[in-house]
Amino acid sequence: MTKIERIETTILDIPTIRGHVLSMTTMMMQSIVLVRIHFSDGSTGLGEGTSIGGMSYGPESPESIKVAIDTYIAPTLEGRDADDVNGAIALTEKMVRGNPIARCAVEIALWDGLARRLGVSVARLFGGPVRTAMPVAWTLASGKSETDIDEAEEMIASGRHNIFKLKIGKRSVRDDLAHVEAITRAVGDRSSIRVDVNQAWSLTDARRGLAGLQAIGVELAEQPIRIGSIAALKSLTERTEIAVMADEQLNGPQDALAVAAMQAADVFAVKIGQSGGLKRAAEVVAIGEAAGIGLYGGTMLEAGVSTAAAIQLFSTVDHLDWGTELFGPLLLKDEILAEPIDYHDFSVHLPEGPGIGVTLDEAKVDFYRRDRARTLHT
Ligand code: MUC
Ligand code: MG
Repeated sequence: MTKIERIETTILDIPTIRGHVLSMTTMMMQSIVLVRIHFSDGSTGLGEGTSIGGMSYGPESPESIKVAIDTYIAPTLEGRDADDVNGAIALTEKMVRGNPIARCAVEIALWDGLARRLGVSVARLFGGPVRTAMPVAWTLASGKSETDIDEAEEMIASGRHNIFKLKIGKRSVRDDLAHVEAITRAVGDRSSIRVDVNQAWSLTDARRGLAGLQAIGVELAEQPIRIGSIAALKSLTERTEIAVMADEQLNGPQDALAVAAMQAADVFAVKIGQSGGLKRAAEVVAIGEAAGIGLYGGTMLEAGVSTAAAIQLFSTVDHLDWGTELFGPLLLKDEILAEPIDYHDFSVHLPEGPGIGVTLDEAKVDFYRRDRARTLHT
């Protein structure tokens, strides 16, 4: 029997290509927790756990992800049957409440290891891909309308993206609407324009904001109000023609079921980290599909490892009506994969090869390790 021998975690700090302005924080850097599982037969598995903006976006941070894995998940799983991924998921959920991103990071590495040992892709373990390419949105979030328009023009001209998600909610509703209108006027005839409010609006702001967005021709609004009241989300979904997407509201299958049962959203942003792993994300997908809710492959602005894992899963999803936003590696100044994920024809492409289909550039990993930076600076 092949065993889980050792689970190793490393935090990498990688600068972003520009400030990424969200309603709650501005990111200049992305911190990712890289997971490597060493198995007793010499095989390895790669995983990644990434959150956004410290603890400003959600309850997990890079540091908490690392502690949860090192202190609680690793001792629980080390010595177990490497191929028993379902057993590992069940045991981890029993021993570690919450912490979905930490649990996901380890689960990715378990699937990666299993698939590599079998010589197949992770998509194959989930029944096989139904597509090898999927539409990929780009987030316009420089904080300036003119810069965002230039960026959108570049993306359209290079064939990389023609779906744009605008980050709003930091300024007044009136200023945000002017910003969205300027971008829609400039590129809206050649692209799909969507917004992400990241919970910033009150219910009354949201009523006014969604009406304004609808008049501008925006297709979808993501997480317009704070999580918690599914009834409030439902009231917005019912009164507006713009699709309303649940994002932060969805932390796994139970949340998905609650939202679906009330038909409180038109679309689910399915995130592997927020869902608590690939298996639970697949369950969120199933609940959405059963309820007739549209599906979108979301991101926590992860680097290449977690992004590759998400691509593997979403390649197996029948109805991915709203495409994906799996562009995380492109927001980073540097690539940590030996072979970057392929973005062309306005799509992200399923990496070929066993496991999640990617390997690391070890020199880059070494360069961006937080503990190495500390050593250099002291
Ligand atoms: C979010 O809220 O969707 C995804 C893309 C992006 O720019 O931010 C993230 C988080
Ligand atoms: Mg979002």
